[in-house]
Amino acid sequence: MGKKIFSGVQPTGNLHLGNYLGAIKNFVDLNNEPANECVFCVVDLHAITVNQDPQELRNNIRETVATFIACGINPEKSIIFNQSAVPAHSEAAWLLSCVARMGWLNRMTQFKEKAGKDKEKASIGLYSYPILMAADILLYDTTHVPVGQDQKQHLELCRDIAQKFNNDYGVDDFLKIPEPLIQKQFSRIMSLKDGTKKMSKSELSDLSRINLTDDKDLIVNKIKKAKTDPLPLPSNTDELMKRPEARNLLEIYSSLKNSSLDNSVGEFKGKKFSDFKDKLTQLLVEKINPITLEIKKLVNDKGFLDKILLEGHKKANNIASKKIKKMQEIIGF
Ligand code: AQP
Repeated sequence: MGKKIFSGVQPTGNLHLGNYLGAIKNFVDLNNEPANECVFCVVDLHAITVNQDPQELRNNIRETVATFIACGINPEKSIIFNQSAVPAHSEAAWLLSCVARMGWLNRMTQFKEKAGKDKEKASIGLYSYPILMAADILLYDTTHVPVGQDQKQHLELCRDIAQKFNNDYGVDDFLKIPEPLIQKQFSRIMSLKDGTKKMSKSELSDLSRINLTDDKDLIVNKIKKAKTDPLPLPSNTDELMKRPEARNLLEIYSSLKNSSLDNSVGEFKGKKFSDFKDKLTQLLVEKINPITLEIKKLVNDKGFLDKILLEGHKKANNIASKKIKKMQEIIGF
């Protein structure tokens, strides 16, 4: 039997190599399996948990759809839509926020990282974001959620919320308990400037990430400037684990090449970083440049992107509106 797949990406700016290798590449593989039913959501309600410029947000929503398609997601074999177009997401988030417990949310490490020192000034939305994420997933009877390693904790919370709703209302199996699909390897791509921090859209320095819209010259420059350490590349994986920047760059190389980390370590052991960086740059340009060119072409075709969103919205709304209605009945409305 096929899987019911749901995953979301925030339209908060250029998508980067971490989004691609940690999540979108996996979406494409899952979408290519004929038995799977896939829903890919541009999670614009999540995006506004931090300030967004309205015009930029509108452009970013379209650009995220363009990126999905440029990376290989087939809009005819999946539902692509933006979250705010389907009201059931916000409604279900409220219903589920009456089921979720404060203690559960207080443990979420992403809120602590994103809110930083001044928690009092963070939006309530940033705090309750994982409940909205649970609503997104549960409305579609999702069986599997492909995400990067950073979303594992939110998915565990989603499972707890579903279980509690089913228990509280005595509706065994009404909300399906989803499984995370996190790649065993290379599921956390790190910043090019600090191998201990994840590559992220919101990091101030653009040199910390490869955006999927970066042209060849930018990729060359960013890899040249990527942080390394003074030693030659290590001769075994154990040694590599103690060197975060070397590890990250070799993981990026392996992931792009669909090769094991052991093989890549073998290929470059004892070599200078400059030699390895040349090969990495070549591979990045080879894999990313076709995506970049396709994104640039698609973003100019607003009519095409809007049509995909509209069709996706109709299909998503059809599924989600039925599920929310049943939820309301169960609750007593
Ligand atoms: N560095 C990463 N390595 C692997 N996977 C990653 N993902 C994000 N960063 C990495 C995965 O990409 C999917 C979409 O992420 P998102 O855009 O919804 O939000 P995020 O996880 O918060 O990503 P960013 O880039 O860090 O955005 P900002 O800076 O706006 O918060 C998810 O599956 C995520 O796991």
